[in-house]
Amino acid sequence: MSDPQRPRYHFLPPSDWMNDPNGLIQWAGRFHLFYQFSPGMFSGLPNQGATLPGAHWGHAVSDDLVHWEHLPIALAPTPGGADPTGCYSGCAVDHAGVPTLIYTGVMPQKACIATSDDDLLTWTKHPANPVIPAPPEGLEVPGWRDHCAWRDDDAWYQVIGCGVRGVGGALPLYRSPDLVRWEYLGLMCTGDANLTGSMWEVPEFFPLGDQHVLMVHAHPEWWFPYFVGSYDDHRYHGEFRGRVDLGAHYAAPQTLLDSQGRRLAWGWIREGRTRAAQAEAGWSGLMSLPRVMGLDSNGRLTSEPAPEVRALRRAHHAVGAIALAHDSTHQIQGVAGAQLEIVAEFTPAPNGTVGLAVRRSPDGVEETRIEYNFADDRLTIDCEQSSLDLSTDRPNSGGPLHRPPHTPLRLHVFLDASVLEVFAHGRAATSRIYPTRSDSLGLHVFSRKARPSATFDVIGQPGLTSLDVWELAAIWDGTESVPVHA
Ligand code: DQQ
Repeated sequence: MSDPQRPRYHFLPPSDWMNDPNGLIQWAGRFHLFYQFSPGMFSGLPNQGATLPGAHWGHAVSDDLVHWEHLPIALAPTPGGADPTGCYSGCAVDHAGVPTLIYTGVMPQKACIATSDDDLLTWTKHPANPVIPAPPEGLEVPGWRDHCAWRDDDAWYQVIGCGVRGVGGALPLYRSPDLVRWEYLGLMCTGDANLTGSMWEVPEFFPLGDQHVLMVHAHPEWWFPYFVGSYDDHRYHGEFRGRVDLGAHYAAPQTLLDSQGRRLAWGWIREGRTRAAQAEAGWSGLMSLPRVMGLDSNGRLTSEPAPEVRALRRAHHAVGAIALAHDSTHQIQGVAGAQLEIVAEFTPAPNGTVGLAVRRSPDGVEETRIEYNFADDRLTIDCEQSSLDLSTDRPNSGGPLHRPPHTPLRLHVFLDASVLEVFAHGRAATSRIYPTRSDSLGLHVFSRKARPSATFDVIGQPGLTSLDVWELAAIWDGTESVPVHA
């Protein structure tokens, strides 16, 4: 807990490497989060020697979406079995009351299942594994892994992340009566390698309203497009609509449907620093806050922080309106911290740029700028000065907010050590920041020079109409461990 870069209220294992969320499911009222986990990768398992373990399924459970209890590792590779060197990503389903995981055993990649008879605490790999031993005959595929399954009418269906050489990402569709015997039905959909990657990893396919949403990893680039469209007759006609997250470090989103009918999503927040720095820290990767997913009136994906995270709020600082002349910056007195929730509203300034500078050192040498240009409708997360450690990623990222014109700009920001999650008008942007100075804790609001207007002077000066800041509590106390056995 002495590590200033380690998140205090986001989910992550006590040590070592984590990546994709897996097997998200609410079971008997409890939220189960599995995740790709490489125990001992940095902490070094006893008598492991040089051969560090491959991908396991770590496991945690929560009753409130905020506090998590580490449970025993759910899946580990079985030398000589269908998953000798790793248990790659997949999903969880309720098969007539039997919790069942569908995952990719490696290497080579094969579809496997496991079941639990003790409320998801321990898992038994099915003797029929691999239930699907290889990709479809005749398909030239760059990869074949990661599972998204659902129940329709009287059968189980699943798609597996894949691609077709020379074409693009592709999702082979399978049907099963019992999750053991699978029939290949053909490709549910394919992408264009020039637009959305040559292979689609971690496909996440689900209904929202009367549409179906597909989120994928546009492998090998690091971005996550989503599609919206109709699914019928085992074919998906999805239209590319944007990126699941506009930031630089959000990855591999997966969802669950909760008992309130909400579509909740978690994503892996990747590191923005070298593997050596990760090894020195002893940990790598964390999970985003839970997000409620929706579709707006234009059929675009919306992401909002689950309201349950308000339980983290402690001291509240309410700051009144501040007039912002162009090219001005104002320090918010009395507010400082690395675990903050910030909600800021600005008046529209037709051709101005306004924003927040967070984790700002008093002299401004370190700061991360979250800004919005009204004319371009563009949110930018400017990390250029986020750290004096030049070995860390310091990218600019962002994109269009599709903010309704003439409405106030509302920025909703979560800071947690080296984690920044921004929500604005249904969009989300997640980046890692690694400030080096202990005094890089300040918060400023600013407006930048408006571009000279082509026809008439600026109507309405930029201004901050309200600013609320909460200090957020920690959910970890540093005593956590992953139980070795149930
Ligand atoms: N990570 C997993 C794979 C998946 C990739 C391995 C996506 O199953 O394709 O840890 O981040």
